[in-house]
Amino acid sequence: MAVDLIHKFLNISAPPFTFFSFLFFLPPYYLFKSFLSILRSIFSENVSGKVVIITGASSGIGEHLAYEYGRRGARLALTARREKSLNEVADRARDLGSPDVITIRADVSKIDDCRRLVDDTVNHFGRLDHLVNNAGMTSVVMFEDAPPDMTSFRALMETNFWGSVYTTRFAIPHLRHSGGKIIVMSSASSWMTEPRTSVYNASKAAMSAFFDSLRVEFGSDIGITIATPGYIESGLTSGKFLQREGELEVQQDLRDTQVSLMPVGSVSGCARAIVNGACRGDRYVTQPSWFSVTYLWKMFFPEVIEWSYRLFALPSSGRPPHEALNKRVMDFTGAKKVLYPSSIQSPDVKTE
Ligand SMILES: NC(=O)c1ccc[n+]([C@@H]2O[C@H](COP(=O)([O-])OP(=O)(O)OC[C@H]3O[C@@H](n4cnc5c(N)ncnc54)[C@H](OP(=O)(O)O)[C@@H]3O)[C@@H](O)[C@H]2O)c1
Ligand SMILES: *[C@@H]1O[C@H](CO)[C@@H](O)[C@H](O)[C@H]1NC(C)=O
Ligand SMILES: CC(=O)N[C@H]1CO[C@H](CO)[C@@H](O)[C@@H]1O
Repeated sequence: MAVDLIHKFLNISAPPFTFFSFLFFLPPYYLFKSFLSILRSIFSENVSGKVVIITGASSGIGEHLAYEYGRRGARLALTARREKSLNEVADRARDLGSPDVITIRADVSKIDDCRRLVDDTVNHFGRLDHLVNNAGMTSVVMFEDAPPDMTSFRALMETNFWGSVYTTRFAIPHLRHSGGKIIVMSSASSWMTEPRTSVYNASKAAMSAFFDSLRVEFGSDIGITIATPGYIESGLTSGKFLQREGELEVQQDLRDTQVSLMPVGSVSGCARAIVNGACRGDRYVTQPSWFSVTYLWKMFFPEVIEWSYRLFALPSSGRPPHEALNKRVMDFTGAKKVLYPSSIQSPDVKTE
């Protein structure tokens, strides 16, 4: 059959063709891209007076995104489930320079809440320029150890993935009108395959895939910036994980095992990098920026990554997580003092 012949031909010709075109086209292509990125830095968006929705603004990266946008004079709609924390963040954002801040209590896993948060924002401000899909939760548990009804995993997907999809759907008409932008918090774990985060990783990989497709549909009408933070100081890295019982617990030992010897980035630096990237119109922002090389590790040495995670991050079978090798290395060398920002050496995690 002719089509088989075509595939045979492509099987033989595609790899060398790709290899040589990489050699020839990659350098000029990257030169051109760097040139464009310089242009984009010069003509970076001024968000003063613009209207920004931030979901999950009551703590962590979302809270600091509110301060960063506030400093630049943007008008803010902050949403999350904890109203009290949200109001504190709103006050601080006003002090930092935001001319108008509203707070909306919403659970992004509920579609009606997502519709309401967009409607309330547009009713109040009359427009919408940036939508930041940040609300998210983490689960750190071996897949086999999770309860078989798997409700906690579904909740994770409802918040991380569906929450962003719902909110985006209702925001699109307003973003088209203003030529606005969508900022998405994915994660480096969408490509670094770690143990204990299978469903979290899947939810973040789903977000990256979904918003990459939307970017093709929108063209230049609505910009999309996908942020893929590595380890950033916050509720998540201070050990507030969704555990087996489905509740949030502070588990320092597990945190040390999971985050382990990776240096943890500062949350304000992360927020600044994300807003800068969004204003420039970058497609991706990885913070800390060196973390993007892990993408190459994963691409070229996947076996080595998997093997070292097994060796370091998993205890020998039947042992509790804190007996994993990297936790012991960390305790023995005192590396924690150097690798983590001081604020999370003894975390005080807000729980409600
Ligand atoms: N920290 C890291 O190392 C890291 C790395 C990669 C990606 N990320 C991503 O960055 C985002 C922010 O994480 P973070 O580290 O800043 O964690 P965090 O401090 O726990 O913040 C999570 C935020 O999401 C909100 N939220 C959770 N579930 C919600 C729901 N159903 N409806 C509405 N809001 C909800 C929380 O507010 P309420 O509890 O008040 O609702 C909170 O404000 C997440 O998407 C996370 O996956 C973080
Ligand atoms: C942004 O725009 C505001 C007014 O719209 C102006 O006052 C401010 O100087 C501008 N900021 C920058 C960095 O250009
Ligand atoms: C995008 C991506 O690479 N995600 C990874 C998440 O984890 C799964 C299974 O653990 C991997 O197969 C994926 O490659």
